[in-house]
Order: sequence, then C-alpha cells, then structure tokens
Amino acid sequence: MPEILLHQYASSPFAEKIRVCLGIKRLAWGAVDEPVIMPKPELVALTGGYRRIPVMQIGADIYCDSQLIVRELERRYPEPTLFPAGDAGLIQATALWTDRVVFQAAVAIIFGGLGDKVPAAFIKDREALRGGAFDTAGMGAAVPHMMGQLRAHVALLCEQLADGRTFLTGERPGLADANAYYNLWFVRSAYPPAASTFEDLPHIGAWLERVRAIGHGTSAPVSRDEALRVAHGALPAAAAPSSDPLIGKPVSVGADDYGRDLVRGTLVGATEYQLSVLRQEKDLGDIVVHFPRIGFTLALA
Ligand SMILES: N[C@@H](CCC(=O)N[C@@H](CS)C(=O)NCC(=O)O)C(=O)O
Repeated sequence: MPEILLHQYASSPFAEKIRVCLGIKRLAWGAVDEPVIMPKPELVALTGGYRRIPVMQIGADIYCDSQLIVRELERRYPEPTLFPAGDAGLIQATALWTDRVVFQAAVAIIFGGLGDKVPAAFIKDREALRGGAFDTAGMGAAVPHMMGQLRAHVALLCEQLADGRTFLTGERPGLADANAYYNLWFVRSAYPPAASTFEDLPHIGAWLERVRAIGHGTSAPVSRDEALRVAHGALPAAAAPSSDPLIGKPVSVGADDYGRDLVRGTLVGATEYQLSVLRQEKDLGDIVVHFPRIGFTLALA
C-alpha cells in the first residue's frame, strides 16, 4: 500500500494539479476514486465534512485543498523540488490566480459550452456546493467574454516561455507549470472545441505537451474501504508546537469561497500556513484534518 493516498476522480482539474506534482516528484501513490457528486460517505468520514476534491491522506492525517497538499508533498518529499528556480513564495501565490480567476473562466467556458448537456443531478449538486445558482445559460452568455479572459491569461504564459525555456521557471518543471497547466487540461478534456481559444498562441502547444509528458508518477487503485482501514490502523503525526491561543480549544474550520461545510474538532496545530484539527470519528479513531490558512475561516466552536 503506498503511503500517499489521493482521494480524487479522473476528471477533476484540482486533482490534475496534484497528479502533475506527483509526476514531477516521481512518487508512488494510491488513487482513491471518489464520486463526482455527493454523497461521499467515506470521504466525509475522513474529513469531518469537507467534500471537495482532492484530499490527500497519509495514515490518519488528512490534507484538504490542493494548496496545502502541494506544501505537504514538498515538505515530506523535497526532491525533486517543485521550486527548481526558487521563488517558492511567489510561485505558491500563483495558486490564487489559477485556482480562482482562471478556474472560474474555465468553468464558464466548459459548462456554458456544454449547456443542456450538463446532467441535472450535477447541476443540483454544484448549486448546493456553491450555495447559489449553477446557471449554464448565464455561463453560455458569458462565454465570449470568458474566452477573451482565458486567452489573456494564457498570453502571460507565452510571454514567460518566449525566451525558449522548456518550463515556466526554467529547464526543470515545477509547481508554476502544474498550476498553469491544469485549467488548460480541464478545458481541453471537458470541452475540446474551446481549446482553440488558446492553442494557437506561440509556445503553448509544445509546453502543454511537455507538461503532459511528465506523467503522474506511479499510481495504483485503492478502494475507499481500504483507505478507511488505513486511517483506522494509523495514529496522526504530532503537530508542530504552536502558541496560538486557540490551541486545545474546540473550533470549526471551513472554506471561505464554496463548499463551506464546517469541520469541527480540537485545534492541535496552527501555523501561518496551516490549521490542524483533531477529531474522533466513530470506527476510525483519532484523525487530524489539515487545512491551508489562506482561504479558510477559523472560529471557536
Ligand atoms: N481550493 C480547492 C478547490 C477544490 C475544488 O473546487 N474541487 C472541485 C473538483 S476539481 C470540487 O471539489 N468540486 C465538488 C466536488 O467534487 O464535490 C483546492 O485547491 O483543492
């Protein structure tokens, strides 16, 4: 059984970001396939309520959100680094561009383009996730604008590649590539006609192919039940010492954008980057769920 379990599904763009990082690091991992829509009982048993994909599991430690998964992969498996040219802070900050602005353009282009072909159950699920309408007709009306937006974002990548470099920060691939790549992969795979929005821009086709060729490391399927057994048989790792006044207190943590379900437990770790919540889950024992600080709320429960 590989140490790293990634709760994911094949069509998930944020999971693709992580799969590329696993490829850069040439890691072996277990692919725990989750449903694309709720219910996700095994995932929610592990996270305590967080439902988004991807989630990384290492024993009884559960890492939510691709931002934190990247940080934890780099901490545990530093070589090959995701920051071959340095600039780790600045490059991690690009996630706020790709995961929010570029992602929303990709979503509008794909689902606006698919229109009536989007299954009703998917729409209902994503409305619950967003806490608002998932209006494919409205997205359809925004497609011309969003295509212009996406092209402008991709033009920035062209500018970066214009000196003939192989990857965005130099000759070796890194997080900058994974972040910039996954939304374009999403458009290409979910709604191929819209790839014409950016594929003719110079350098892009060859760069996309080079990132694709990195692969995803070595993965093997792991069932959701097996993942639960792994959590049951493991103890969470000790959290780094922290002087945060909420340590030891009951708290709730949730995403501040969408999929805001709160996870409740005892705060056992708090750094500038990370919040760690200890929970007792029936049949699984102690589990520590980790979140990034950026983009997540923390409150006394
Ligand atoms: N900020 C989160 C966003 C994750 C996200 O939006 N994931 C999508 C799938 S790619 C999702 O969870 N959709 C709802 C679902 O799958 O239940 C991250 O970086 O992991």
